[in-house]
Amino acid sequence: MTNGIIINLITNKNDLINKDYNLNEIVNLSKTLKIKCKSSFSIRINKFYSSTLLSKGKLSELKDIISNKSIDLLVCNYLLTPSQQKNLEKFLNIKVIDRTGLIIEIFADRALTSEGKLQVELANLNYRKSRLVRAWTHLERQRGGQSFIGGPGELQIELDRRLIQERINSLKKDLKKIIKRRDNQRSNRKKNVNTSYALVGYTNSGKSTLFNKLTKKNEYAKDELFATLDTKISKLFLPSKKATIIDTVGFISNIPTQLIDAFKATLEEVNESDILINVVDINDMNFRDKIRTTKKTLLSTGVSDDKVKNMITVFNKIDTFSNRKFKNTKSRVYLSALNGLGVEEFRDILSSSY
Ligand SMILES: Nc1nc2c(ncn2[C@@H]2O[C@H](COP(=O)(O)OP(=O)(O)OP(=O)(O)O)[C@@H](O)[C@H]2O)c(=O)[nH]1
Ligand SMILES: [Mg+2]
Repeated sequence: MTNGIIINLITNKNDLINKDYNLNEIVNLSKTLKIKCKSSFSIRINKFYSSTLLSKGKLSELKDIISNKSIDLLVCNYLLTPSQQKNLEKFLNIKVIDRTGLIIEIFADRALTSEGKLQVELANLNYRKSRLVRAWTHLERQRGGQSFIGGPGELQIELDRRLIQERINSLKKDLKKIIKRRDNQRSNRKKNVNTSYALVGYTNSGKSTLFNKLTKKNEYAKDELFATLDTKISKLFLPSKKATIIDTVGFISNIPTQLIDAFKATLEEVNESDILINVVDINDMNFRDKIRTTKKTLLSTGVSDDKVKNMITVFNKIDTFSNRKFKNTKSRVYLSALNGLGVEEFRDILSSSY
């Protein structure tokens, strides 16, 4: 167990409005990596200090908390430049990880298939090639290295950039082969299928639970951010046609571009689906932002405007929502994937309208 201090930076009005929400999200992300949150708070940044991001005063405050609470990791909900990360580590004398690094670590922890593992390794190397700091925990263990606890003074990566680049090139080659194989599988599948659906949406919205309910499968669904990383495909029984449905990785705001680039093989399954189903947690006070994030992410991975516009929105988790008056339309459906309320109506809509 690592003792962590988790800070959320406020740099604009939007960050200010969502400060509690964002702090809670980064704390939850940290928890998925078994980081024990000893202290967490938001810091408003009025002036940027380019070398350490934070003022001397703030740094001293952090240093006090770090020594009082025996903290060995700082998680910063921000994208740090390589030199900011290095300078913060030097000054605070503990390991520092930013939002991108944290999310990549979570993906590394979750990746099960060889495809998932290759994609995470590629994302990680792209992220780290400009950073002369070691990765933390999982990715470190994977290479058989020592943990960071020895102190940041020793934290020099052994691989030089040339070696990293060579590995990136070879991973890209392997992934190209996977993409090709997937292409072939997909075109074979398409011959026997009328419509392919893909579940998309923010992490933890209930995609895997809905997938299980619709297909009677038992995919990993858990109250955990990024429970699913790899794409699962299944037949979907509809009275009117032959259909398939896929369950895939969830999105998050400020998703690292390295991950988007590396997860091409996984995301291509989404791009190639006929109809997208955006699963939204209706109880989430920030669901509008999350819908925006999902749309933005889809567009950035090359999904067409039309497909995003024609996406079906499923408002999930109505079992725990106080207002019970829901009116389904063709493109807006209310249901509970957990207890099944509204799921058969949803199947009828898919069968008759899409
Ligand atoms: N109350 C309630 N909880 C639900 C419902 N659907 C899903 N959940 C819970 O929400 C949590 C996340 O569900 P998942 O199905 O794993 O969510 P996901 O969208 O696949 O998440 P990622 O794979 O992390 O992107 C789990 O604890 C589910 O039991 C629902 O209809 N009602
Ligand atoms: Mg899932």
